[in-house]
Amino acid sequence: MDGAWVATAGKENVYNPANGEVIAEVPDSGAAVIDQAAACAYAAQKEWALIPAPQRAELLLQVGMIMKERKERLSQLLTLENGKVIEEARGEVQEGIDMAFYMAGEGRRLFGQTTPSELKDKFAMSERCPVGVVGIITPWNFPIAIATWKSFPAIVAGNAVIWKPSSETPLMANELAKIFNEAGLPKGVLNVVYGSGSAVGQAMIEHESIRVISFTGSNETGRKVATECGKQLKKVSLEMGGKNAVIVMEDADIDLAVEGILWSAFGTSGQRCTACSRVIVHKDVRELLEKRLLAEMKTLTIGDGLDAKNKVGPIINQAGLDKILKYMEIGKEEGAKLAAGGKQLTIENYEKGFYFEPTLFTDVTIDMRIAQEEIFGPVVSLIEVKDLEEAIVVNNKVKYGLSSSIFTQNVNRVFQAQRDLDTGIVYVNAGTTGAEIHLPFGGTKGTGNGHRDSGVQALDVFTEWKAVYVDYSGKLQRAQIDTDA
Ligand code: UN1
Repeated sequence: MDGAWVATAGKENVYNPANGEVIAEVPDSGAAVIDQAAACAYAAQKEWALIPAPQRAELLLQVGMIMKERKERLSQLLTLENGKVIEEARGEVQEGIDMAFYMAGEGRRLFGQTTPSELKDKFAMSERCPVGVVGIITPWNFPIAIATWKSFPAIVAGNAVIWKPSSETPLMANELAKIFNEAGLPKGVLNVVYGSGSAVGQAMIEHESIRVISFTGSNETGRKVATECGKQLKKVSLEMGGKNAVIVMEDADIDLAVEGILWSAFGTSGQRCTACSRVIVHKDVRELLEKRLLAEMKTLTIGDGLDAKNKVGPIINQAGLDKILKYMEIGKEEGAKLAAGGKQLTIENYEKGFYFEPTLFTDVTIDMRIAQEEIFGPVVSLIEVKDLEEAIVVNNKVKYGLSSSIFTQNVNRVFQAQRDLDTGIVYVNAGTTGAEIHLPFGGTKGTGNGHRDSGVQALDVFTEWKAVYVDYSGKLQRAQIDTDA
């Protein structure tokens, strides 16, 4: 904090999910530290906002260059603490690097607007201003990418940041904080605080100097964050997951669809907000798709993400595993058929790791809990439909609205799906994952509250619009005085 490490209230172990070994300790900053962090951030922000945006952007460029130099080290650490397979870890670090270079470009744009005035000899414009001190709360499943989606636009726009990363993945947070320091970020512009319970986050929400909270995490926690922010009339941006579906029409390239489902359902062990957890398939190709999918699922190698031959890594921790196991029981009780997987896996020499078999439920109906609730694991439900209209109804009949995908060769269906799928992200002939950083990320309904991460739209979270009127008529022109009467 304020460019230095500070004493903390307590410590907890950090585990490698691949083998359950302790790899580090994570501090608990304690709620009291937020006063101190907010004071440092408040003072630093006043200075930071006076530095021209293109210069602030140069610092981000520097951050991106250091990340690029350190890409392999960061990726290895990411796999160590999060478990995702190394090629995905590299992809995530790259996402952060891309965000640095993209947001650095925003330093030379941060466009405002000019608007004609109602009155003669008067000029009207709107400009983006930093909000001040902002709070960001990030999850363990994309510990570096999501942190960059939030902190980079905040910083380039002239804010100071108080960042609470997940206590499951503190190593990535430490690395990013160090990189900012090395790049020359003035002290106090970025302050990292830790806490595994809700106390630190609650103190952030309650602190009056922290003007925005940007949160990514579970729906349950997000709702609490929203309620607490509501009490403070605090601006809050939420991203809270999905129940994403791949739709496979009867004219689809089935091999391509299977590839798309495999990657977006079982990649990252299904622990993405964007993960495919439902396959909505046209009745004419249901059997074929199921057969090919089951065959391909058998080829997935599961194990330690640091071993490049593995395609599916571990689940983050015991609680994550328990939640998935609970849904196995729920699915079976609801009458779904367990076509593959369904069990925890023990891997030799990794007995304390948290592994779960890629799982497919078939004969799933729209109202089952396994088809409605986010499981956050390598579990897919197959739902059969008769046509595109029904597929769209099924896709939309969940409380989330993050990502959806359709496999079809028919251009009319493509545009109909694009229009009617009620999600913030729509893919055609690709799975539900893989959003690019220069497009808006977020969704409808229970996924969020209308804000977006990444893309230029992220700036809307971290800036206020200021309307400015310049009257050069030399006389007092009174607007909104009706002279007709
Ligand atoms: C997340 O799971 O919260 O679109 C983020 C994707 C990634 C980001 C996922 N680029 O799958």
